[in-house]
Amino acid sequence: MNMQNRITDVFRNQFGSQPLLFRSPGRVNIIGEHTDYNEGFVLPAAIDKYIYIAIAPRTDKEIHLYSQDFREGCVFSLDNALSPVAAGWPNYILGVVDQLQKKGCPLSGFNLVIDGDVPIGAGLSSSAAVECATAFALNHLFSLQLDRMEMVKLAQQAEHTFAGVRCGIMDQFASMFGKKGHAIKLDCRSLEYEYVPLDLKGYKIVLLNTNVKHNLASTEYNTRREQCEQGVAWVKEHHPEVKSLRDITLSMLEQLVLPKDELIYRRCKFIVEENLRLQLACEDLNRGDLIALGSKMFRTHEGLSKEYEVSCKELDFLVDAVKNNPAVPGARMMGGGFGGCTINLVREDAIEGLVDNLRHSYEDQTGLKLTYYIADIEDGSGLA
Ligand code: GAF
Repeated sequence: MNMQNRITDVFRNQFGSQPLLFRSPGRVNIIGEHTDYNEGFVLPAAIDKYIYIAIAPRTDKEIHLYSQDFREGCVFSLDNALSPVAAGWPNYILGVVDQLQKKGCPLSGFNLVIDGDVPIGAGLSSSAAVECATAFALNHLFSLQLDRMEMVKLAQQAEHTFAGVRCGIMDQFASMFGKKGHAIKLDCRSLEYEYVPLDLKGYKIVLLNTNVKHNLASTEYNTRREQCEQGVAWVKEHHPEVKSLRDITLSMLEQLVLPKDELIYRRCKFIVEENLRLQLACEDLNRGDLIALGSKMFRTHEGLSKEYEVSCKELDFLVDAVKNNPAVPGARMMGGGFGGCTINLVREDAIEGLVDNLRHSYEDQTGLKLTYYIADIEDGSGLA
């Protein structure tokens, strides 16, 4: 049974009526990690894994939610102020409702079922996909006339306020603005963007899931953000025109941050280099030079692991294991870090063999199962 039929059945069983269906995709990021909240560039793309929402209006002010994954439902009222709840999954929906209320959008009650095939905690942005699908569905249901950019921004705010993660804008942007066959080169300062054709000529994007659940809210993500802000503050004392790491050069860091704190210097240096690397990687992609692009991905991984320190031994193991494989021009950890997936460029005819080999060595080494997905690049949020 396809996802549309499944979620419709669940909705009918729960609420006894016919719903409208919406979906928002997860994302990959080719290169440009932890650069979004530093006003830098990112290069994400929406993938063929989705969060689905089935929804119908109610005649009262109640919100009835049901999660197919958790086989669990809950009820809230729009007459009471919403706040985060202990059971994590409703927060991504409630956070969006709360943002819409704060914007003064006229909402009334609704029944909602959530389902999907974006693996949770795998670094593929299931949370952003829930937020975007919720925003998209409510926008449609209540004719709120919000454009995609407004929905991206309020979805990001929902993550800040109801999930406690001060995330950048990349994940929500990719989920809302994705385009089939293209990556999005996004300037996270101006929010200008261009679509870059992802012509991988005989190669595929393969995601290897460590099955180590990352927990972005686990202070480390927010700590990285604070460390970057500290570096900027030190440079700003001498260069008041500077607004973010985007405006800072390596020599400024050497002169003004290194003498104060070596750790903060390393964090900032990675971000400055990653931004430069992304620009070059886009040129590689335009020339169709996957070897050059891939070597930059490996370099990004090294930086994320040793300088930014957001990797983990399982991610490092998977990247090391493919490093000298001629069928894999590039690989790296992806997303916030501390678990989740590696993104790999793999020659199509080598995928099965690679995964078979890795499965055994990964399990021997870590005691964890290795799962994998071949990601096709698809459009962003819409009707399902
Ligand atoms: C997470 C965040 F949500 C993004 O905003 C981004 O910072 C990413 O980690 C790291 O590049 O996915």
